[in-house]
Amino acid sequence: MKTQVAIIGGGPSGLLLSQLLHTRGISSVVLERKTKDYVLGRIRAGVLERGLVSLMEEAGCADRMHAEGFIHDGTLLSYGDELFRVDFAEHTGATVMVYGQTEVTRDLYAAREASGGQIEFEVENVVIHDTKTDTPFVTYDVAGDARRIDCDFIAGCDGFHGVSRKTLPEDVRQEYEKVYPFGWLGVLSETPPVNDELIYANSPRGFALCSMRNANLSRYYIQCPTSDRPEDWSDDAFWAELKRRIPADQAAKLVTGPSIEKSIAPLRSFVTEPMQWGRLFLCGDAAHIVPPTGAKGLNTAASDVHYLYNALLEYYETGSEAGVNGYSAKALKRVWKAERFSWWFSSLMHRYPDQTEFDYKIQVAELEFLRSNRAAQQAMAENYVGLPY
Ligand code: FAS
Ligand code: PHB
Repeated sequence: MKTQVAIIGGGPSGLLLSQLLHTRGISSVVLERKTKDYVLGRIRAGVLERGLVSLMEEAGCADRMHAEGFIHDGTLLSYGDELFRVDFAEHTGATVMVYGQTEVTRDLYAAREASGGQIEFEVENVVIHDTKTDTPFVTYDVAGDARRIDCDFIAGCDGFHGVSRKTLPEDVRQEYEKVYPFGWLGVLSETPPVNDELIYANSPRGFALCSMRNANLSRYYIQCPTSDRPEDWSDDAFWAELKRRIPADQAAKLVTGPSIEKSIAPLRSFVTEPMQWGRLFLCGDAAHIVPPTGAKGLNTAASDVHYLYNALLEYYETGSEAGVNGYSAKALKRVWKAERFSWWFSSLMHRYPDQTEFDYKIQVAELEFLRSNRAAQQAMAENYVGLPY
């Protein structure tokens, strides 16, 4: 099989890139390890930066997002029973879209299928070849049948556990990592959200987050030990702990109900450099991971896709290789800013096992400074809505 761009990974990164390329007549094939239902069964991100909203519009996949998503022009932060708001629109003129990653992925699959996109599911043994030449190729198996795709470029959109990052020679790869001493226990419930806006809560018992998917589908998280398993937490225990971590007036109006999904995500900050090796380009979680505190995982995958899409467009439309040669350096500049914000917000809001009372007082002082200082709020708001691409 021959295509212009072989894309490994049928998550949001791979699908968005494939759909954007299609809008400009550039062919691609997406190779996905799992089934479509499995991919759509994952519950992940919930907040879209303005840049990702624009990319979905450019890809022609934004109708349902605009119809069913929620525009949020601010967020709430709490410490103990104190609650304050950071107004994104006031400080940046921008907003965010609350619309689940699952729905983004669903919309992208629908668009690829509607335009005859080539997506191969349940692929195995993907191997990337000859990326330092201008005739790279990918070999893989489907149902025991050995296959090959000859292409001009390969996009590694296969997430943290994929094969793409490991294709870069070990002596070339520089990896930076910080593992956090806690995880996030997440619950999805068919209950009305406790508040119209998200609540990021710092409490002496640990972090909590009140989020949502729609008027009757809420998403809640509490920080938990890395040793915990979802089955260690009954629904009642989860709700009782969540109530202890958010302001009393919010806890009093929290509508609880049975969890329809319960999972624990480990938290890490991770970046691999470079994000390309010849004609192999890494996008999204294949290249970097952030703690979800700042809602930057999916959104930084989107900025990678934006840079790679425009670099490939420049190549195919003008023959210039400047964009493709400069992809890694350009993407990493924004990746590290997202890493910093995610680390900062996680450090501010979570309870660390070795944290002293002094450390907690410093967190409260920083939250009170954020509460009272316009410059501090503007800095947070600009990072949260998404720094420019
Ligand atoms: P993905 O991991 O989504 O997709 C990669 C795809 O490649 C997968 O479908 C995988 O099956 C496939 N693949 C892997 N290896 C392959 C191979 N060898 N061959 C073919 N296909 C292969 N971000 C937030 O902003 N907020 C959150 O709350 C949040 N929660 C998260 C919870 C969890 C448990 C995880 C793991 C991540 C979370 N994230 C969150 C981050 C998440 O949203 C990612 O940033 C986002 O999925 C990135 O998208 P992709 O880069 O497409 O990677
Ligand atoms: C979510 O709704 O899943 C969500 C929202 C904001 C975050 C993390 C997760 O920072």
